[in-house]
Amino acid sequence: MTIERTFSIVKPDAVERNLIGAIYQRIESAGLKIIAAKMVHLSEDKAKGFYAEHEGKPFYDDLVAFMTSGPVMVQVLEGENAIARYRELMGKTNPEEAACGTLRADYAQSMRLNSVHGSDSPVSAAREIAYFFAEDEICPR
Ligand code: RTP
Ligand code: MG
Repeated sequence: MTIERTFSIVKPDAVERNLIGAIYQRIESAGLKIIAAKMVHLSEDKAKGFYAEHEGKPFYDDLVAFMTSGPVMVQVLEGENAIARYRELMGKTNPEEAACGTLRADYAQSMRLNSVHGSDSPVSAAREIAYFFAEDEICPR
């Protein structure tokens, strides 16, 4: 059994549509624990740094503009195989390809406005958690 931590964002499109509670409920119902959370409005620099791996790609500028368009909720999730399980709960990047019952199938509006983010590997999770949270802001239980 591997207890992992992963990093999650409820993106601006979902915050704007009052979906924070619905998404938190789905996370908790899936057995993942929210062990840190806060609302932030990303600056351009913060969003660019977060998505640095995509710099230069055709969608990068639009992605940064979207992620800075309104507040987001950022969370640390903990649980058994949390990284893969949360990716599964989110569904594919493109909501048209996301499996029924996933967050993106149910809530995403487009490939860009896709409601949630989740780390894609242990290395990404460690970087992303540290990018937003100090160790004393994380409350494991
Ligand atoms: P995320 O990082 O947000 O969890 O999403 P992901 O791993 O499923 O997808 P990724 O390839 O990392 O892309 C990051 C975000 O960029 C936007 N995107 N737009 N072709 C496009 O217009 C396009 N491709 C990606 C999405 O918001 C995606 O979640
Ligand atoms: Mg990604």
